[in-house]
Amino acid sequence: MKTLSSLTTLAAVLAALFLAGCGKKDPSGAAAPSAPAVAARAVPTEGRTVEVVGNDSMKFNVTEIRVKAGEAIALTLKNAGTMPKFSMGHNLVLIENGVKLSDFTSDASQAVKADYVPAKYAAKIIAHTKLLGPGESDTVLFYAPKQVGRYDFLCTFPGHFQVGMKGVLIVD
Ligand SMILES: [Cu+2]
Repeated sequence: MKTLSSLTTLAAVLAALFLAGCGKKDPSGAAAPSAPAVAARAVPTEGRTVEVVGNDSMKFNVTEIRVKAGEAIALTLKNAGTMPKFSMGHNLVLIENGVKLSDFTSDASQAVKADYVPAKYAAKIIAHTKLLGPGESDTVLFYAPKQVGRYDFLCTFPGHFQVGMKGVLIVD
């Protein structure tokens, strides 16, 4: 098991190096397209409304969202709290399966300038809202994954996931 896990880690590192290399200039001199900050995903122009509220207790009012495979969703997060954004900001980040949440939240907590949405996971993030201060809200449009399953969403403000600011998107 240990060997397999090491091999998996090695494969992930190699894949990361390969991807990093892709962002560099083409040695042939051709202009390489600049790497997008967020992986290119088709975004619907409208979708079924889903509303989630976060608060100063570091909880979402909805912890299960049921969607159909591939369904267009317009997800709104509202911050109903009153504490300032720098100490109690909230976002909602929906991620693909296969991401180790402890690693993800650790990296997210370091990504202060990116509002705690770590760029290295761009390809693994299905959708995310802005980081919201008290009374603010943000809506993101996205297509639900085509694959049936359970997908984690969480607030990546440091510490919030650990006290339960999370939920699951259920695709069926
Ligand atoms: Cu939060």
